[in-house]
Amino acid sequence: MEYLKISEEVKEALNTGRPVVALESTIISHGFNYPENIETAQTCEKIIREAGAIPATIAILNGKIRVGLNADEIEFLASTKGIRKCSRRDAAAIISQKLSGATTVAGTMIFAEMAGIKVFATGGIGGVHRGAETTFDISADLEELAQTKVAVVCAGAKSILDIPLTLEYLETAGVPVIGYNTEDFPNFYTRTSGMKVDYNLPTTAAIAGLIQTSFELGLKGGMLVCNPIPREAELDYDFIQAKVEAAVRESVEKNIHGKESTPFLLARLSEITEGKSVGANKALVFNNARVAAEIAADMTK
Ligand code: PSU
Ligand code: MN
Repeated sequence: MEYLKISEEVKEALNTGRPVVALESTIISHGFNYPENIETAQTCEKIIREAGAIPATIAILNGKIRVGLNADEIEFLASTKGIRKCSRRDAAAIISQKLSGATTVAGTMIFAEMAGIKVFATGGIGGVHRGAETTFDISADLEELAQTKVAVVCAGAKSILDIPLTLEYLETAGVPVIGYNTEDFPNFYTRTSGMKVDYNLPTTAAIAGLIQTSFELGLKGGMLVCNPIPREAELDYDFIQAKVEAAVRESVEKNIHGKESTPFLLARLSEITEGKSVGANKALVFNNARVAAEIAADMTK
């Protein structure tokens, strides 16, 4: 396809059946500040390589869907102001106007599937926002999980979202919610949200088996693999909950909505926790990169 450009390294890995892990770019352009964003992106790639897989960071650069970026391209996404956030509805607009876009979980899933990549590591997914019963703010990530065949390894979802409603939505959409060695649906900064996963699988091999089976059955839609933040990086539940509530309140007062909502909340949380949220965020992303690489490797055995 003329729109899709897969790097030589990723193409070679896919052609020879080696494990590949997709990475998103919204986390680079809108999730962390410079230069933490570039350090985080590079460390994720390094962790994936050390676990024996090939990283494929995904973005749109000058109208081309790019799967597998070099260091300069990641630097560009990390340091350029005004990179568009690319979810499903943005893809054709950004590509046809030859612009650049940082892909969200939804955008990354679409292009990973196009490239033939089955496993994707991120921090947290978008979901049903608090107050969605009046704002209708529900991330397109959930609809993407309903229709696109990629396994997404995440640390659950932040409580900037309504976790019970997000889980109800995933149930309706037919998305399996799998715990990696946990019964609890993780809450991003903390290991538990008080909600449960559907299936607790104790090993990456068991998760790889579930993903393979879903592919072989030809079932539509993705899977959510929930990997809790490492214990040593976990934040205090009451501390972070109070901060999240303050950030959400502020976003309502300032009438922040649409695609600005998630980046606003992430940036505010970083400020009002004096960077504690950022440290935890990095730790959980690295942990997800490693587990995703192990799952991808197990899928090739
Ligand atoms: N949640 C996080 N960090 C993030 C995001 C979500 O904890 O960086 C990003 C992801 O790229 C996700 C997107 O796909 O925000 C969801 O945005 P929205 O709610 O506008 O769909
Ligand atoms: Mn939204």
